[in-house]
Amino acid sequence: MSAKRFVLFDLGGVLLTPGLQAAFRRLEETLRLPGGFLLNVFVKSGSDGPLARAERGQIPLSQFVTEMTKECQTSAEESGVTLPDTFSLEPAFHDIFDNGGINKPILKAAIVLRNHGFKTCVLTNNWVDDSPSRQRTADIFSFLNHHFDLVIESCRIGMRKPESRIYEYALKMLKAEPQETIFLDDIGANLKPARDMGIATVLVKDTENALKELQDLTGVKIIESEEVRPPSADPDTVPHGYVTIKPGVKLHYVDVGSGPVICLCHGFPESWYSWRYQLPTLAAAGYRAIALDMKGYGESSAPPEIEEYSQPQLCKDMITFLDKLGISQATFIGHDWGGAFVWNMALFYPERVKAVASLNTPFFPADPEVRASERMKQNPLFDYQVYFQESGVAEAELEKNLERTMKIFFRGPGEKDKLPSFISSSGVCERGGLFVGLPEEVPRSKMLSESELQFYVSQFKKSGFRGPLNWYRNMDRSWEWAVKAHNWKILVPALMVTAEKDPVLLPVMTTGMEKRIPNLTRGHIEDCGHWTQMEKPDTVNEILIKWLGEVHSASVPSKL
Ligand code: CPU
Repeated sequence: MSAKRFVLFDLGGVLLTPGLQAAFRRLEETLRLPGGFLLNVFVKSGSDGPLARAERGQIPLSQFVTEMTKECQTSAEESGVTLPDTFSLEPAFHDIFDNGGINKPILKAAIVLRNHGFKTCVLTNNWVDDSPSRQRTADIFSFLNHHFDLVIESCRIGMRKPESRIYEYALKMLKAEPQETIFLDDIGANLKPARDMGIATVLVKDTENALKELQDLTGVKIIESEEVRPPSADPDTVPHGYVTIKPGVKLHYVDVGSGPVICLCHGFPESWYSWRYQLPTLAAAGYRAIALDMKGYGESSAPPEIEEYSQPQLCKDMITFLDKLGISQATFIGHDWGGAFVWNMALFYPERVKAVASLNTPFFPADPEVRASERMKQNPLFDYQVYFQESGVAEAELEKNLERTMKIFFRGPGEKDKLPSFISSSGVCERGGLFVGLPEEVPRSKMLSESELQFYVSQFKKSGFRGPLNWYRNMDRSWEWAVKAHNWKILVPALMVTAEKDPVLLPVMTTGMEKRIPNLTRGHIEDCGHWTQMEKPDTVNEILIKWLGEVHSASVPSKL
């Protein structure tokens, strides 16, 4: 038996409950029709009847319902069954999508398999939905598109199950061989041609048994498997945008979903890609999530001048960015340096900030008595920042071997194989460099895959570390600007999420934030180090979605 690498899932009756047949049974009960009456009409109408034509996309749902209702009336007359005067099949079709729900264990299995390198596909007999409930259909398909590599609807391609050419089509689209493929459906007749072609099939009668069979066929633990990672944005397929801030300076961003705007601001030394696990979830929850490459990073410009990276300049750039996109207000979520930045946005431009959230980074109000550069020198944990001050020095060290640099930075708490779990941020000046004393060969952390690591590496090839390090070289310039607001309050809705094991941005540093941010909501993530979004993507998403729901309750229609 060759190894399986592809899985096809039927929709109604497998990924969604109930299926068409169960919906018919329910309608028969409601209308007190003899059991099997509706199914019979469908079977009788055959492969050129209204259902088959709707499923091949030859007629839309509304026309199909009208025709089928007529066939039911004819069949009722012939067999002496009385139908109510107002009889219509429409409720059965509402039932399928409207009252139906996602079969969560099956969806979870599909996600786990995809995380294990399987290609997953939805293969459904479906119709063109022009009914009043079509928004719901759109939401379901938009959701499926995030979770599967491919979604095939019969009505878009003019062929339907159980025609064998639809299975050939699916294999071709997936570049799969039958022997590498598994197909799950709740209708035996749909499985037969696939089985005859050499595809392994699973008849879904109940979820538990279907999952057992799927587990045996794939060799992947899908029952009671550990926590699944949320879907991740793929740099090759996600929509990208560019806004010119001024001649020669542009900001690049990734833009998914529709609804209230959420601006995601990453930290040092990262990328829009640090939000990859948040983007699809925010979009699915009804927001427009915009993750920027902050100035100096990735595909955004990286002007060489230090002043380009002062907090007042970065905030002005962001306002220009919003203006050019025609966004009057956004919710800002930042991590690390992005966190420091979003607190400044909320302080200085509250009109443009619907709400503000920071992961790991506390709000540090400027102390008019102590310059920021002094304060930095007083805290041994921030010694690396002193080392970062001299232009060119840290650039040389961090740019020498980008892959090694990223592997050293991206490590989680408790990962102690060969390397300390996190580079020591103190004693850096004394040891003469951030990485001094570390081996040449360093292992990659479990928290990111080889291709994810390589994406980060690719992003630093373009502009290196000068721009990113310049964020640290404006301490006093930004402090002088922030002193004006040293006793201002932040009154927009605010969220502070602390990470228990961040070795630089300690949860204790957030004590007392309520004095300046009276309406502060808090979240805390245990066993989480510095790289919060990729270390604990599920927990981050849960905290953000709950808080965003409270903040935007009036403006976000609930999806799914
Ligand atoms: C860790 C240890 C040494 C060097 C770099 C790092 N983050 C990576 C994390 C660096 C950082 O410096 N954040 C700032 C954000 C603004 C407040 C001060 C800390």
